[in-house]
Amino acid sequence: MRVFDFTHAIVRTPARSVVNGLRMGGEAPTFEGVSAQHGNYVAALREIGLNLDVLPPLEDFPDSTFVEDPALTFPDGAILLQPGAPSRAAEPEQMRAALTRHFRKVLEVGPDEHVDGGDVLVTPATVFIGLSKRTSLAGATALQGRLRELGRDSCITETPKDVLHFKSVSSLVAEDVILCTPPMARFFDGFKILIAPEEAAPNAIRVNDTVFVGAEYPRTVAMLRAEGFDVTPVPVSEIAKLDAGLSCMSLRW
Ligand code: CIR
Repeated sequence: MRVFDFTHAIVRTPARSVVNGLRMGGEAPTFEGVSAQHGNYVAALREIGLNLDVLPPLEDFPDSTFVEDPALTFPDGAILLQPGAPSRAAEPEQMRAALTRHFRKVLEVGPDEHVDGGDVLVTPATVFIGLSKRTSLAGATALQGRLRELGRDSCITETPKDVLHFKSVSSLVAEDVILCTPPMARFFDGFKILIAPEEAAPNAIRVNDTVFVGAEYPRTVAMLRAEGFDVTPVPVSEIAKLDAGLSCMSLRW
């Protein structure tokens, strides 16, 4: 089963407040920089033929352009999550109308069941849920229940302590191939592992036949091309200042 064949995606235009988004350290991005990189990303998804639902900016929610954290989408339904950061707690409500427009089945986890979409990696046989500072055991367990309702198996695993999300350092680039950092390799029994030469590069996405990788990671781009992948580099330097990358800026199905 290919879990990266998509026809649709939801994105959200960054608000001016994005400069106040959560970050673990370093300098804040500029609004213009984030906006330009978001624009490139949206254009790249359009270029490969996705139908995009572009949601309006939300000034009250600086991180709301990272739409993958408050929800998950599958061909047969969506799940509203409960992000672990207090400043992001109301983001799922802001996503509800868009999901209801596209999906008949919209499931949800409870208010104290914290889980960020960034900790959820969908693979053909199972959905990995990484416990992290944002994703609690209660959240992960609740999500397992909702995934079961959508016919998906899942497993609860860990996220390395020094990274924000499970998918900050891993991605599925083919049905049986994971791109990740060395500490992540042990989670993926049975997959072929490609270790990214640049630490932040695994925050990548496979969409149909294309792998989108941060343009700042040329060694990873070259490695994937040498492996036969069709790779499109997309700049991420500004959004990376907010601990974000390519996977978190769209919900795809
Ligand atoms: C946050 O800390 O929540 C945002 N600044 C970044 C979220 C990135 N999301 C993701 O990788 N899934």
